[in-house]
Amino acid sequence: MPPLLSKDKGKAKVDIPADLTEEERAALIAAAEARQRSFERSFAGPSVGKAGLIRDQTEINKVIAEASKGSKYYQNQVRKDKELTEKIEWYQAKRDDLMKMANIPRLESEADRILLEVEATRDTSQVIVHVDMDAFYASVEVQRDPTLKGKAFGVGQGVLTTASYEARKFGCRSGMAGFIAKKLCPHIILTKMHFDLYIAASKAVREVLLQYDENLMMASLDEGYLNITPYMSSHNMTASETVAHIRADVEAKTQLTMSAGIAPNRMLAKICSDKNKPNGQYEMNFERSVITKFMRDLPVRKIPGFGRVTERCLEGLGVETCGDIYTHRAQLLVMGHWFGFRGLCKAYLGIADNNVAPGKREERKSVGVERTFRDKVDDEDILNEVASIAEELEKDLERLQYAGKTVTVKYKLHTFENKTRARSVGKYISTSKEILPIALELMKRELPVRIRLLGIRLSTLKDLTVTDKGIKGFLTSPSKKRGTSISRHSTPTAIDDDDDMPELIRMEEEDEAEVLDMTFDEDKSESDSSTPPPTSILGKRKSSEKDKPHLLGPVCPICNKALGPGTSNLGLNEHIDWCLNKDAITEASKKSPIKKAKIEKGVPAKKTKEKGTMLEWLKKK
Ligand code: TTP
Ligand code: MG
Repeated sequence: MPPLLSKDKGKAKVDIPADLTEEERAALIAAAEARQRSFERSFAGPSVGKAGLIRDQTEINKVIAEASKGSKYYQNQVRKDKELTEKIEWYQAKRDDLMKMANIPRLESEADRILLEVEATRDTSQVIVHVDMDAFYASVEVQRDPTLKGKAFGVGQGVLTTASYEARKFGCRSGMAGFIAKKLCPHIILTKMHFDLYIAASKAVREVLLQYDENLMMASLDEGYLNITPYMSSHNMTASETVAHIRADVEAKTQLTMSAGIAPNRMLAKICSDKNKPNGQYEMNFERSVITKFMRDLPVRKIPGFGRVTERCLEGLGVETCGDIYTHRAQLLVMGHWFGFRGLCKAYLGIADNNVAPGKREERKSVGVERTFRDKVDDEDILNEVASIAEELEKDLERLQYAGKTVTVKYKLHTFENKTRARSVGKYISTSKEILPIALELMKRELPVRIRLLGIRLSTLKDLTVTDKGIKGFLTSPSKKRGTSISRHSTPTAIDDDDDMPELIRMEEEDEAEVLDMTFDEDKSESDSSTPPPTSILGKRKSSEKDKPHLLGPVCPICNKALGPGTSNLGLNEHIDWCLNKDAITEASKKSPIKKAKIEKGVPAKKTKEKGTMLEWLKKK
């Protein structure tokens, strides 16, 4: 159970034994209050750091937690908070255990050696820009309905996809339930969504940006990365002149404003684009000493990909700012298996990828179909749904030209708890005939269940548009190499298929996947059934809109967005093309430095080495 709030003061209730000293009492109360704040913070969702939020966040969190009380979402948050708190305690115990035996100076010098290695990868030769449209959906809505200008309004009715800057002053933001936004800002106006307009606006922006970098890397509908180094030298312009010019050009052609960050890599550029939002730009000084100073005081939560789970886990180890990573480097190295030490080093040093290129098909990790519904309990009903999803997945795989080896069934209980069950097979598969028996087997073991979401995902992908090298490729097309046999060694597991990822990142991704569900509680929200649930920029999605294609127009099979009743086949295909690129880019750009480091380095070897060295010291000690 979370700590209780005492009604009068809003402070944590705590039983204090009579025989404590004043100091001990104060410490006990402070600890209970910190725990209460952390619990309330867990309600705040992923966009707490959004530009324009003026109201005190602790107050906002309190209103949200209070307003959510009694909902299933609240219960789920209580459970998740408890689990996360236990996990943090486990990390702390593990750390204490390992540190007891450790030779700290040796750990520190090994950490310093790794830091030097990471430092050697610093590249400040390229000027990278991250651009992000201001209150994107909201700005497009103002163009549609100019009477909204200057008003506090949110886009989306059940759940807000975004809020105007006027509404943000009251704490309203993306991912928040409409009824909670009304509690925070009683006069807020909630508008319907118009995806077709957002897609058209995004396309118009993209066309302008392409003039400045033909390798433009769009990361979502409203943000992208450019490498402006060649443009600057061919036009003899400084970075800030170029970016001011780009922003003015975008505004002139679309009447929409954007903010931008200029830095030597994508991570820093993204952090910087938020600094002078809305309609501003910020240029990072490229000097190493300035960057490291900037990082030192930066809260870890500001690092793209470091969400609320990472924030709390790191906080549990005493790390709140990137500078704390260095101070705590010995214990973080010891905990590298769970936290990913090199990634933390990159965050501390402000080093990240500076490649800007459109997404590639091979970066795609999975193809999946998910459906949400009101509670389903009947076994047969559920298994029929599995069959229907498998058929839809086959169509998507055929169209996208992928096959895969890992089938994952995901479901969400009526209590909002997510479960995944996966099985890998020895061959690449792609038809419903191959996928369905595996999915059914995985799901049957779980019955009886009461669920509100069901999905099947195929991962460990093979791109079927790439011909196999060598003679094999000439003889058989992978899609024809069919086989239903299940590898003998495969066992169902409650896993994410990306098993070599540090645990923390996996937990973060699970949390992100749940983000949009936080407000999806029909009992409490006044949701508009004609409004599809939002698609997060993180690429997570809900698919309930698929159930009503006639109302919402064609639905994109990649992102599951309904594109609006008037969308033509051409419009749908254009969106799909965009989406195919976007998914891969979003995947790449949302990865935290931790994960990126792993991918770049082909992790296991490095990690084993770090682990081995650490164990050696422990033994020596
Ligand atoms: P953001 O760039 O995060 O937000 P924003 O453009 O509305 O505001 P700003 O950048 O000025 O802070 O997201 C871009 C759009 O993506 C947003 O207008 C609505 C949509 N969106 C969702 O649908 N779900 C989400 O969870 C988020 C964060 C955004
Ligand atoms: Mg934006």
